[in-house]
Amino acid sequence: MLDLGAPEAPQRQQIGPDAWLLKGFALKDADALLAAIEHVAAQAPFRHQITPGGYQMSAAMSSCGAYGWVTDRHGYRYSALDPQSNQPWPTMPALFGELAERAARSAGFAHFAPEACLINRYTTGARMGLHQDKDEQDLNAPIVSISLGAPITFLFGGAHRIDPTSRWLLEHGDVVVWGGESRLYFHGVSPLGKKASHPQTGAVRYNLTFRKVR
Ligand code: MD3
Ligand code: FE
Repeated sequence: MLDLGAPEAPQRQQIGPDAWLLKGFALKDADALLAAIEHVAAQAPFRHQITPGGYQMSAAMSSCGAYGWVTDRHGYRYSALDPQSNQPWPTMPALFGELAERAARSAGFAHFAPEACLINRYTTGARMGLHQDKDEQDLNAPIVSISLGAPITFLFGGAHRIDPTSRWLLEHGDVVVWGGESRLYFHGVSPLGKKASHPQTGAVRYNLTFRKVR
């Protein structure tokens, strides 16, 4: 008999070695996630950080959890304090950690316990150039990302900057898990399109990334 699978089973698409796109995995939790982002941002407002090269990032950023990611003229690092307030970052909402753990588990990474959640906020034209995430000490732990709001094109390269990139549309509720070999692959996002919008956020996209830092 023809088996169409479980109704509304989220699709799991392999986009690289140990890298999985979980289409719609966070859809049911999207409203609660957006509310929790507001709550975090009330304590640690979004800000455009400066890279060591002196450029202001086009994506605004905040963090929650035991560590946040900071960049300034001196370099990139994880910090237990928000340099803007000199206070600890807001507590990671319980839903964030639970959802990240479940997503990692469904991609084959059991017992993922994120210590940091970086929150990127993109408005029209904001982008993130190709880069590697290598400020974390434990590169065996995966990174989990959750996309909310307006859709964006994600660029996924390889181990070397010159490697060809594939393009993936990341939409409201999508989750991606990167581990193993893909963990150090180059990646970025294209500028948020002029027409990109979502009923709940307008022309804004949020991306949450969950990381084990130490
Ligand atoms: C692939 N963020 O915060 S999603 C970042 O959409 C970042 O805001 C993008 O790149 C965004 O560092 C892309 C996530 C992502 C995060 C970490 C990765 C993709 C990754 C690590 C390795 C490979
Ligand atoms: Fe990254």
